[in-house]
Amino acid sequence: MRRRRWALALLSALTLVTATAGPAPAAAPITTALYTADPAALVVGDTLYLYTGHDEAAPGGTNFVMRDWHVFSSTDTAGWTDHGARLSLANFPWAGADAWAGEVEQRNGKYYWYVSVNGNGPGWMNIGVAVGDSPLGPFTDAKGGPLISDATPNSSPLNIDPTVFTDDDGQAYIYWGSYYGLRAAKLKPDMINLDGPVVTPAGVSNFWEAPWMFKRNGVYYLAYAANDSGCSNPGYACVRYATASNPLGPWTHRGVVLDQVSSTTNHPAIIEFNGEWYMVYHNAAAPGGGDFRRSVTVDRLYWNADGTMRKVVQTQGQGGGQPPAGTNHAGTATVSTSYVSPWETLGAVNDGFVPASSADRSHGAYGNWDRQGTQWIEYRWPSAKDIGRVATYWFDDDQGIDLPASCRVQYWNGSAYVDVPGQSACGVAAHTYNVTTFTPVSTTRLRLNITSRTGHSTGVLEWMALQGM
Ligand code: FUB
Repeated sequence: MRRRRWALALLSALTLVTATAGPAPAAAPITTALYTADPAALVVGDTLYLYTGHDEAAPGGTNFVMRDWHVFSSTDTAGWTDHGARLSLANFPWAGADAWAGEVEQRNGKYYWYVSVNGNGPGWMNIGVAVGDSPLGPFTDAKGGPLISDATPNSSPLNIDPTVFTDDDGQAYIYWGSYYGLRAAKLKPDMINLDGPVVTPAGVSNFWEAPWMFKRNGVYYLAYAANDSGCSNPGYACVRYATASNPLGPWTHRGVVLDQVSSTTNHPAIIEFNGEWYMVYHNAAAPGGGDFRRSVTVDRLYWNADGTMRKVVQTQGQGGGQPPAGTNHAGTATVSTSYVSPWETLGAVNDGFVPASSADRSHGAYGNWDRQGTQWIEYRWPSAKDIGRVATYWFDDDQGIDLPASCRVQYWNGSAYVDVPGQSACGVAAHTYNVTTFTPVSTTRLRLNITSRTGHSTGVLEWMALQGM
């Protein structure tokens, strides 16, 4: 029930942004053998370790089912070894459910794994800590009870998503929280007790959850999931970041480093490995994936000379960026629209081109700048087609054309345009084919109604009309 409350709170709490960074090498989920989420990253020697949650929700599940955490390793970020579930709820006898996000910190030859768990005591989520002698453990409960709970003075409205950072002077800090409640505290040298009061860091704009703390060139960086209307669609989250000259702030917001992803939740880990920087995060892109069946993926992160981060290009963001399988009737259709800018190319929407990103206008793009509100594009065939799915790849030039606020699919029923029956959500994610399914219709005309965000126009790079289911 409480998990449902969390999911509903996220869905109700959360709007947008765009991608600008240069090309990055293709990435894939670190595994498709299981669903993974909430990554944390740690470099030990020549190896990059990823500590992940493990999504076990059934297909179509509407809640998190998470019981253990896995460790993955790689020496090149291309191939990953799954070392299995190295920590589970069973390691915390005082907890019984919800193996949510965690992070591992190394100290004095030991490895401290801070995790979010649902304790059996009062309140909901707690932060526990396990310890092991190697990056792979074995790990055991280090305290016999929560490090942070609802009973901790000034704790977060939801005590989850710990990130631990040790400064050059040896002082360690823990940051955590959700429901807009970021918190921070010093850790004692034993790493399993708070040292002093819990503080509420100032200046971290639109914090929602999933903080990730690191330092570069003497500057402290705090990346976190945000869900404000300036960066993600309702129900989704982007990753913003702030910088400070002191580990406890005050912080200065610097912008968005990762757009929303194909899962509603977003969760960053940013790390330097072998001289390159990476953004590790999760999405719903693996086969059979979803909001509760997520997959960890890795993309390159690039810096500007002034110490700001460029927005990460999601190379495996949304279904791998590949068109869905099936017979596509778009190519044989005649396309029309309510409006196309004179310099744009309506014919781009059904030329079968696979865009590299939502900014890829190399084969032309349909755009309706400077119109706002609802515009449409339409396919017509000389004879009826059986259509049960559409896939839309949105155009976003990071200027006047933006991802839409919403969309709807309609068909011609012989006398009027009406909504296709039983249509699933009309996705508005960037860099992907947003698939909408519906009860198949036999029709000679199909229409995509596109409603813009305030102040923006919309565009489409490719619109597929797929046979049957
Ligand atoms: O995986 C469960 C929760 O979803 C995490 O703790 C949050 O960061 C979000 O990713």
